[in-house]
Amino acid sequence: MPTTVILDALPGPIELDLDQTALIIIDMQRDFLLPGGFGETLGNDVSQLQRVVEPLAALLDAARAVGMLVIHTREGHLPDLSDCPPAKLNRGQPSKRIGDPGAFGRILIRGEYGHDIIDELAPLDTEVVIDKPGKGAFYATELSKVLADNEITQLLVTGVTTEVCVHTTTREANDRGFECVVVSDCVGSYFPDFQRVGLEMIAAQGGIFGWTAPGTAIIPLLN
Ligand code: C5J
Repeated sequence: MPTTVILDALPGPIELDLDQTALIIIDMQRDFLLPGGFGETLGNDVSQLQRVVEPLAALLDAARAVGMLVIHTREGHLPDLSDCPPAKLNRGQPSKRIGDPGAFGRILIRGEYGHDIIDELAPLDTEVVIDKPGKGAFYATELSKVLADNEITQLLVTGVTTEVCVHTTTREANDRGFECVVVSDCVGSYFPDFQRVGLEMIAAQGGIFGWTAPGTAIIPLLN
């Protein structure tokens, strides 16, 4: 079976070598997605993120079926918050801050129920889980080494939120030489305008830092 496929993407087609492509799933955590969680306490409409779950679960199934490297990330901090800069911790006037008790344990603290990935997308034991203190998945993590060890050069980027951790990770990856396809129906923002413009920004100017394509265009290429 050929490992090279042509994906119909924006701003134009991209050749993917499936042997050198990984699926990265950014921060599909209960704290961001579940009603009552941190995201909702910040005033956000979590239903905007929940729309991502079904298409992303389908893409994850297809990636697993072809043995693609799957990487999950979780944004969060050590229980003593020593890896959370004051500039992040003290920002704004939220009703709850990182580390405070929330509906699903201490907010965005590693090991807490809310910090973990939603049941529908739970990682397999064989999959990589990257814990990251920042918005980008490369900062202060082992992601570069994981990608190098697996000879990955291309990424299918999914998860939440489009304009924050998905963008930051895609920009970081692009600067490191990876070709990134942001999967348009498998990324989500609490803000519909940010979702639309966030996707447009990636593919504008000839694909200034990546490509975009829906999972429905990718899945048939994996079968
Ligand atoms: C945010 C994220 N939005 N995963 N985190 O704070 O995008």
